[in-house]
Amino acid sequence: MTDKPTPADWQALADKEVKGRDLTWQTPEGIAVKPLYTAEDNQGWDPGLPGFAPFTRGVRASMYAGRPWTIRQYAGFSTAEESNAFYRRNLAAGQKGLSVAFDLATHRGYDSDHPRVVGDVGKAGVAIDSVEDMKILFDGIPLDQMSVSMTMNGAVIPILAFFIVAGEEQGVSQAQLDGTIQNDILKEFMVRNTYIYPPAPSMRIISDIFAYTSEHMPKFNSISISGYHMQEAGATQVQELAFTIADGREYVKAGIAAGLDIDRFAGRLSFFFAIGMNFFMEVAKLRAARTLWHRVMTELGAKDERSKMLRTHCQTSGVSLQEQDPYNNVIRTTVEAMAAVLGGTQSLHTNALDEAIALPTDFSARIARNTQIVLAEETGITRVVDPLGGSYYIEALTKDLVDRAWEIIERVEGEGGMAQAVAAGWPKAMIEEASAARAARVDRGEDVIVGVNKYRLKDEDPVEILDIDNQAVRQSQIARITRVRQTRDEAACQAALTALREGAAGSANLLALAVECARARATLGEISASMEAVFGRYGTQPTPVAGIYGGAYEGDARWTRLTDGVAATERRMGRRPRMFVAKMGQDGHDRGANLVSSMFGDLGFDVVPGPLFQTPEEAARLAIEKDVDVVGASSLAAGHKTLIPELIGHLRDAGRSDIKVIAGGVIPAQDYQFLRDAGVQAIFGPGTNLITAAEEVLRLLGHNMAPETETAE
Ligand code: MLC
Ligand code: 5AD
Repeated sequence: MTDKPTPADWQALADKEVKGRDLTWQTPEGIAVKPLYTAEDNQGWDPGLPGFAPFTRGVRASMYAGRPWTIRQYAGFSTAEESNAFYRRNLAAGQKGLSVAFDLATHRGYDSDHPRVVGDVGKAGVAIDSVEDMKILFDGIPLDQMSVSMTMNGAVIPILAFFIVAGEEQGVSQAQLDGTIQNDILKEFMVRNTYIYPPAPSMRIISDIFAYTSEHMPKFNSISISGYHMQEAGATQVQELAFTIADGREYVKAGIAAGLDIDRFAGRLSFFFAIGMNFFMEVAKLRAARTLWHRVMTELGAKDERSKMLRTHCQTSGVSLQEQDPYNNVIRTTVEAMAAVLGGTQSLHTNALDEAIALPTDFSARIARNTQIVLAEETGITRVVDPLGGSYYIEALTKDLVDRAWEIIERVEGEGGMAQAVAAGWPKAMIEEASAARAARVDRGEDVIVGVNKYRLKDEDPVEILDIDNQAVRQSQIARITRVRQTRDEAACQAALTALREGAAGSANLLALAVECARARATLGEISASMEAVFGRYGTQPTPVAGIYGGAYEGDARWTRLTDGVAATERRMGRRPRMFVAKMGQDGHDRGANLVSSMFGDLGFDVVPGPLFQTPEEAARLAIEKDVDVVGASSLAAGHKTLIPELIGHLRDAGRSDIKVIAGGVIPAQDYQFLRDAGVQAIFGPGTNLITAAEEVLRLLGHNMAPETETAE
């Protein structure tokens, strides 16, 4: 009889098969994933049982066997009427919960008639200016029966007030309102950028919302502490996990500091994570998150087990989806959705296949929704709780993620908490470094993306996309704002706004005061301005990281060719070539802009990283003042057809048509000709290899750069 093989026997056999090649996989998190896990890897680790502390295996004992996750598709575009109709069609077709996407004007506290938002109205979400719009948004959708998530952070006070009053005018009491408000400002300062006020008053707004909802809205989740946008900005899973839990801890501490009893509000804190393509890592991440939150809340003194339960929404990863060969995106989303479900999410959004270029159409939304319905209703996945529990690999990864995230959480804590860390800027810098490293791996073909850096198609079939006429939306919004202003009791409205301004200067509950403003038909812009008068409006300057992207290319022939080209251009021009990376409109997605700034800086360009939220006129002025050679306009929120031609117009009017304008970001191929006709000299859509882009920029600057023959593929 032979002895039972041991892990050492396995190692010897595997070594023989692969002739000693090291099969360890170094993940971007720095985890060395081995090709085999056994019981030995799980020594001293016990994930417990679902429904029981520390909830590693799930927050419910019966999980999806008792009730499936909520199919909650994030959506919103154009007017409240159009979005309402879209929601109703989706609910009829099997969606279970609502999730509202607001346009960027709304996010940033501007009414649709504000001059700074001309390119943004109705584009990336629905335009909401007053309670009248909110009522239309939920027309025919009973708010006592439908749970509604609203992704709002900057203008959270007026939006929540409109929601409360819309419910009230439907005959639904505050106590019956079920849903979630994102209300997570720390990650806005870190990665998402739809803040309005400086950090201190922004944190006060959050405690005011905790206080109000814990008293009046017991079914309502007062926050959605979000790691999603960190992963979208390039964070590794460990960074996403650690900073999200650390953010949560900071909010709980703020609530306690404001005099609230932890167990009164903590049961209604919820979370939100991204689910990318590293399947097992994502499953383990959700299990680790629950374990960590239980630990943190126990430390903070919570007694009620519900306060220690991490309940979460998940969304499949937007950045993992591509413009090229877009039906591959359905496959990616399916894999990601499975990871979210096997990780035990409470609620899920699956992205549409046209993610990389536009908002979903009815067709792409249907496929995205059905991805979840098929998983829930055809596969049997719902029948068993935490079916991957006990997998040696999953359990080892879960423990490893807990330990690694805890190290970062402790560092944050040691430095005074997440608000301090965000102010110091190191979490953002860490994420940007991870993002630059990932971009270099993709551009070098080390991380494979099918249809982009491998197996790329020669010709792409066009896909139909949703295009929104923002000028028409803006006109109809302006008409409604005018009507609201004409028909309201002006004196009552002004009195409510004054009370809010005084409350902001004092310590009254801002949400309670804003509810009065909403009842009196004050607009979102007016409510925001009343608080801005006291708090001020916050702005930041980008600080692109250096050396990461370039470092990954050290010694690479294409990179050397480029730096030689930059040096030659510098000699010819008598100074370094100068590029201004512009972000116009209310689009705060700065990952691409930061990446481009950092990469061109590494190449030897003089880079002017522009501030967020410029108008085209401000951008043109800065370009001229800095005497740049190229303006790279980065657009990810669909404002490009309005903002970029305006920028070119301002440069022309100032006699500086010699400054070249190029565009990059989420720009559908359908818009290329329009932009070229407007004077854009090069366009870099999603999936652009930065090396190829830099070659084209050098050519534009007059450098004789022969077309590349050999490619990275
Ligand atoms: C659940 N329930 C069960 C059960 N499972 N009861 C018995 N047995 C079971 N097995 C109960 C729950 O306790 C709860 O009741 C009720 O059913 C609903 O279940 P839930 O699990 O709480 O789900 P849900 O209501 O969907 O809430 C999920 C959530 C919430 C807590 C995560 O916060 C949420 O919906 N978040 C969504 C956030 C979102 O959509 N964000 C979009 C971001 S997009 P009770 O009474 O206990 O509550 C974005 C992009 C961008 O940010 O940048 O713009
Ligand atoms: N409708 C649908 N999905 C949206 N997203 C953002 N805005 C909308 C919208 N209006 C999704 C995309 C994006 C992520 C942040 O949220 O998937 O990548």
